[in-house]
Amino acid sequence: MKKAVVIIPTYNEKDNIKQTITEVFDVFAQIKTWRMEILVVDDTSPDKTYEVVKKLQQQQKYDSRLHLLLNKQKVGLGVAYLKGMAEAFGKFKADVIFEFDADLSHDQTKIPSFLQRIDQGEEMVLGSRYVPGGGIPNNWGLHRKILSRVGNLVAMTILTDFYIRDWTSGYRAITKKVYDAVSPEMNSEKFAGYTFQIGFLHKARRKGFKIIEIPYKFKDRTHGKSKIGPEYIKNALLYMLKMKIQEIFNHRIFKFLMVGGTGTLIQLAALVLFRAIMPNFDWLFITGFILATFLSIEVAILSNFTLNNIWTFADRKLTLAQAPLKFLQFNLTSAGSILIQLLVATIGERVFGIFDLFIIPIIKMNFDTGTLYVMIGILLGLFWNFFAYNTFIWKKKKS
Ligand SMILES: Nc1nc2c(ncn2[C@@H]2O[C@H](COP(=O)(O)OP(=O)(O)OP(=O)(O)O)[C@@H](O)[C@H]2O)c(=O)[nH]1
Ligand SMILES: [Mg+2]
Repeated sequence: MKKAVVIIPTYNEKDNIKQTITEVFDVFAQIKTWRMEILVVDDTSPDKTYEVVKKLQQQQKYDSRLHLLLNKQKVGLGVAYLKGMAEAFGKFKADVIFEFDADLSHDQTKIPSFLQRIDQGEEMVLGSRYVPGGGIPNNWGLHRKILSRVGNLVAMTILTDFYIRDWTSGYRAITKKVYDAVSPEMNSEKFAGYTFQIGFLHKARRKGFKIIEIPYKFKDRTHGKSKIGPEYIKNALLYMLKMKIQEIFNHRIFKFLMVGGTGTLIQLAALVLFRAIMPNFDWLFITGFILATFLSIEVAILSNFTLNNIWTFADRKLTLAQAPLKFLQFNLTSAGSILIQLLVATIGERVFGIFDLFIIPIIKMNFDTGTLYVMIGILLGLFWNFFAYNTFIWKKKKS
């Protein structure tokens, strides 16, 4: 039989934890196809929440299905969950874990439907307040309602992921497969509050796991204090922005553009240099200008090839044996890009005149259809290069 462990992190929840455990075990009684256990992760709460748990553990009816992980000090929600997950998937050999609050906010009667979705092949199931059927308490003030809504909208926008409606919900079922893939990336950073929930979910989404949201109605806590204050909102915002910037910098297109830009600068510098060292070169029809242009283009091509190989396409890096032939191909695709540029420039000069095309608008800072045309031309060249690199030079490895 498969096993699911409901992880309940606690910090000063002595007035809630007994009722939570009792109610969750009531639901367990209805579940026949899964072995169900609870793991409370307490940070040695000053109110001695853990004592309540220890007492409950002695009751016959929980026969070793109620576990306690006691941290010596307050580690924060994210670390508490990661420690709990490591223990549940490791020591207790769970197939699935639940994230579940100790304050009765999460509707425990939904637990069976989470498991049903997992049985149907979902890899992560989210309890969601913002899909039809879900909700937040009516008695929340307008300001809190708006904050929660806007917060989620902001998260969706920054992460450019509108598929998930409730990013911060702490009611979740996570399979071992997702945990194994995501948790190695979570340990290096310090996660607190919403940051942990958003970060974990975002990484799981990026790895393409099957994730579904099911509705639940959030209930306000009646005992104890909330541990999550305004500073968490700021932290979550900063975290998401940092993550987004990192993603952009790590993106292949960004690297491709950087390498291309560097290549252009190198080409210009090389042209100046070659012109300076052989001002009067003339042999047959090859003048100093032609030779310097040709050589500087070749230097840029070599630089682009090398940098793209070790950086942009590091994951598809060519072997030393492949490199010479691929470099030849790379020269051909670059020639293709030069042809495109020549074509665009020739047509542009006929239609707009080369000065109107580029120089004048830049000097006067007034951009017109000619500028637009040049930009489209540049984009066309870039598009060709990126397409050619992906299809001819650094082909995706078959997995
Ligand atoms: N072990 C551990 N648990 C924590 C820590 N911080 C919060 N928790 C628990 O995590 C759960 C969620 O925290 P809450 O304070 O309820 O946060 P919230 O649900 O966003 O806010 P509420 O509106 O008060 O419900 C509760 O069960 C807390 O006891 C922590 O640092 N360590
Ligand atoms: Mg809560």
